[in-house]
Amino acid sequence: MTVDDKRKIAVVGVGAVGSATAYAVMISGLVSELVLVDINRERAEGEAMDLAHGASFIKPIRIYAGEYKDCRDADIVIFCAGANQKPGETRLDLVQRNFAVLKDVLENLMPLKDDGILLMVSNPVDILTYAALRLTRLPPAQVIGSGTVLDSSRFRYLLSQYCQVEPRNIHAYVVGEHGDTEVPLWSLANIAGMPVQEFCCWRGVPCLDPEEISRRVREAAYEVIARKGATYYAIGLAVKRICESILRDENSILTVSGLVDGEYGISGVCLSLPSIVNRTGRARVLAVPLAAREEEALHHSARTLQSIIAQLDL
Ligand code: 6V0
Repeated sequence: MTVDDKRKIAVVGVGAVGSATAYAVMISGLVSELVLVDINRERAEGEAMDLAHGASFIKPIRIYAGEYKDCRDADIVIFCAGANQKPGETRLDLVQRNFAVLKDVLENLMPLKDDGILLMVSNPVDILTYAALRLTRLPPAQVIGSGTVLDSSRFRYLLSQYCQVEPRNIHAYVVGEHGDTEVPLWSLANIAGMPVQEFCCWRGVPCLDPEEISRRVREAAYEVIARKGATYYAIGLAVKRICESILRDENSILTVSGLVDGEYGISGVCLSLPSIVNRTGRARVLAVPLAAREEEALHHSARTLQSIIAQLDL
């Protein structure tokens, strides 16, 4: 094992999302150490055992159930603890329950190592990212939310199905809240540099209906939850992708959530915008050119989040 391979990730909250994330991280070979923490110690132990029993099929890794003190030297601490949406609930409905869980966890968890990244996944992810930033007083680049990385993937997947081209060839972002006010950026969506509608004509498929695709992206989680009670595999992969960009210092552009500081005249809120992600975390935000309608929708998303933040005891 080289020095570069000595990397550690901690997952706090190993329910459906935390364990899917741990699995994705484990098989990626990104880290040499993976510690799992949960208020339900037996759950963490069971997940660690189950994952570790696959050790002979993957790169060397130490996986164990630990305490908060075991998280403090982690390169990334991933926060997946708390309640998830039940059928009919929105992400914003979870705010008071998960804010309480966040405060409880941070009291035990902090401090992280100097360049440690806190990666928030629990919902409502933008609100909890903002709360974590305020409560920890960590530099804004080091407190990241998974934000709309998953929604952007859902957007690209649906476009790929429609346009009959693989998702990695589609550049398309969802920005704003990870939730009902999210904003798919149709004005920037392109395939091989061609606007999506133009690509449809070239590909010989009927022009798509942006409203219909946007609705399906927005309602994707509700559709999964109605059928199987929770979503976890795709978010596990999305979080693994963010960790990869951090630990490999990739400078990838991902729609992670983080503090907005004047972009589009918005501030005092965390939401997703395309951002450069590297070992320092959310290193730079790209204020990409938006259509007037998109900018208006982004402002609406920011106002929605700000009104929830105002209700928190921060
Ligand atoms: P789950 O399966 O109920 O797991 C939650 C885990 O948190 C359980 O194992 C609990 O024991 C643990 N937990 C609760 N309180 C504490 C505490 N104080 N300290 C430590 N551990 C605690 O939920 P699931 O894994 O399905 O969802 C977790 C969170 O992820 C929810 O808030 C979801 O809404 C959110 N998701 C976020 C997504 C995103 O794109 N950001 C996507 C899917 C779900």
